[in-house]
Amino acid sequence: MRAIATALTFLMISLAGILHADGLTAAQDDVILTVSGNLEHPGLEGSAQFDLEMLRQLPVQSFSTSTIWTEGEVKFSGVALSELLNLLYAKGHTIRAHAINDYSVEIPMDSVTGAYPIIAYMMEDAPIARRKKGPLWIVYPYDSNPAFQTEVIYSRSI
Ligand SMILES: Nc1nc2c(c(=O)[nH]1)N[C@H]1C(S)=C(S)[C@@H](COP(=O)(O)O)O[C@H]1N2
Ligand SMILES: [Mo]
Repeated sequence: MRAIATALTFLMISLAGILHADGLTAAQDDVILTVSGNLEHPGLEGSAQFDLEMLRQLPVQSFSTSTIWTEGEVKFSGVALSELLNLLYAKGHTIRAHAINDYSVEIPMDSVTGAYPIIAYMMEDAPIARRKKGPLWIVYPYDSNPAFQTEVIYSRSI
């Protein structure tokens, strides 16, 4: 059973196209995301770097929501944080996310689900400018649940 699960996992990873048994594709463009820590994927040495194109090759999650930072309803697209962490075999209890402006925040692993948050790299189907909280923005489907309209969730929207 364990062997089957492992085989399926590798099948899913090779479908993602950028991560193979012997490691992650090298970034060809500006690195916009570095993940480090307890990454147990055998091809990684505890660190993984992504450019935008690499993130685009991962399964895309989209939702539309209003936010406290934007006007009207906005469509976000990106990769589910859980998907990214699964891909890297990230283990642990806490994610610490760091932004370009030195802000950082902790996100408990057990609060991360298949649907949210996402690491959005598109807003309204266009790349997110740095002046508009880009190039990456961890966002939640705020409108879908009052539980996402809290200071804790806003603070994790890094
Ligand atoms: N990159 C980045 N994301 C961030 C912050 C920040 O300073 N930098 N502040 C966080 C906090 S503490 C909150 S409550 C929300 C709302 O911040 P704002 O209303 O000041 O924009 O954004 C969060 N995301
Ligand atoms: Mo805050």
